[in-house]
Amino acid sequence: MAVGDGSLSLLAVSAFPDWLRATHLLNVLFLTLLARSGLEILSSFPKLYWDDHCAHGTEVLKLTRKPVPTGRLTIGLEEEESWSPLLALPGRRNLGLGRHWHFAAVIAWIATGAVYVVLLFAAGEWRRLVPSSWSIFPDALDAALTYLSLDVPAPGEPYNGLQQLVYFSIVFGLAPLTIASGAAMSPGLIGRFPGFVRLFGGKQRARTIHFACLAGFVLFTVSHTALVALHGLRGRLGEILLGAADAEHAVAVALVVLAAIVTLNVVATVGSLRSPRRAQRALDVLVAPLQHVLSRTLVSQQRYDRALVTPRHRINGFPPKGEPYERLRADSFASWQLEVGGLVERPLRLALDDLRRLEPSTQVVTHNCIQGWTGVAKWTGVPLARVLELCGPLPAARFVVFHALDDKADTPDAIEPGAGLFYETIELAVARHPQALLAYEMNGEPLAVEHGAPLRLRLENQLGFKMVKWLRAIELVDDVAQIGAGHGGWKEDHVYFGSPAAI
Ligand SMILES: Nc1nc2c(c(=O)[nH]1)N[C@H]1C(S)=C(S)[C@@H](COP(=O)(O)O)O[C@H]1N2
Ligand SMILES: [Mo]
Repeated sequence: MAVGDGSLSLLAVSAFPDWLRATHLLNVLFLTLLARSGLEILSSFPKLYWDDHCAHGTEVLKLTRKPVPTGRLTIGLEEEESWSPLLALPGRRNLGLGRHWHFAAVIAWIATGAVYVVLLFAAGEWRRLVPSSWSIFPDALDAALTYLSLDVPAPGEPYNGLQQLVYFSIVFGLAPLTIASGAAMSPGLIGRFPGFVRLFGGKQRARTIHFACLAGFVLFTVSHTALVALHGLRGRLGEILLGAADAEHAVAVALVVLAAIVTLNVVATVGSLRSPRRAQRALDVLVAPLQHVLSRTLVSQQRYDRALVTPRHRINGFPPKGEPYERLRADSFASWQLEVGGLVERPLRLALDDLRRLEPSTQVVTHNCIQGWTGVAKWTGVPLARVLELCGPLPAARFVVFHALDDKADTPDAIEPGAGLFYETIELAVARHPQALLAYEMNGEPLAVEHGAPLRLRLENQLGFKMVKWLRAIELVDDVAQIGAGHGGWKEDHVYFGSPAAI
């Protein structure tokens, strides 16, 4: 017999303990921040693929109608969409801040989840959640059929079979899968543990699965809320919010909680749009230390099969415009020199031939643009460590600055606002990683202009934007505060990307 009046408590056994009610609430808040900041990240490359070549036309899902321009050089940034702040956090093409929100929220969400799971087992509450008999399946089917006949199944201990099975799959299935597929997109982990990412079949598959996880959470939230309402909205809200099924003001309290979650989202959104640097600083309290540790410790060990290289590797950033670069190009960069200076014992000027005379190194690796696209290529050049050996960094040197020939003033503001010569910085320890390379060849050919001729940086545990193309000089410094606007790179100065960038 179905119990349809909803007056019978789901939790006749015992009410939800305080810690469970608190973690449930925080979980809802962090999930809203995660979903919205995740959409912000997605908007910077609103296409999902099944393999890491990301070839145009092979999308699994395309959330943009923007055509890909033909007949001229196009760059990845032109594929970005601007989504509304009503949907995305913070919206309006703010990948840098969207990522900060996503990583800060995921740290808080995982911490909440860890507390919840530990207490679940410590308090013996796991018995409510973890199925202990095969009868869970027929029970779940039974409950499902009862719901389908628009009736309410009898309460279980405390959940019915379907509820228990679904809740269990969310906590011990969907949540870990979401975390793992998210982690599998990190260039640091892709570099250090290529086998882990292969479990998913590559980064793009992990990215597509990560998005499917979002869809799973949305579907769950909608059906969970609907079923809770079916079981008696007031009673259930009372239990989860106030710890008593007969709470008088349950609905009013629920509305206040909802308003608080919405308000926090509004504050996060408006604050990020109005004072992006301040928002970034605040979020960096959680995010920056993690990035620093991962960037230093996740040393790339990628050795891909060279048959896997991407036929049409995407490009980002327009090549330098104007007379000086054209002149270098005209004589195949014979007059180009790389300046190496700053806090070094021996300042250097290296021509392309000087670099080619040093012992070359080759690596077949995945390129991870911060937008989300990937490409596999074979890069050949001189290990950065070798050049550091030649110049001899002084003890005070802590960072390496890479100066480029391209001025962002030459890029239309609609594609990338801001001006100034491009540069990025990395920690000296990262420059010594074996796959940190000054590349002059790509896929066995001299580096093409679009990909950074005559020389570009490769860092296989970092995002693409750190890998400066069209190099002109390398400078060793003790602090990045004096370089550019002082945030560690052109992207950090202008679009609030985090520095370093291992996730
Ligand atoms: N000098 C310079 N280097 C740059 C950029 C740039 O705009 N200017 N863009 C970066 C970004 S965002 C990426 S993803 C990679 C792209 O490298 P690729 O064009 O060889 O694929 O270059 C990086 N290096
Ligand atoms: Mo990028």
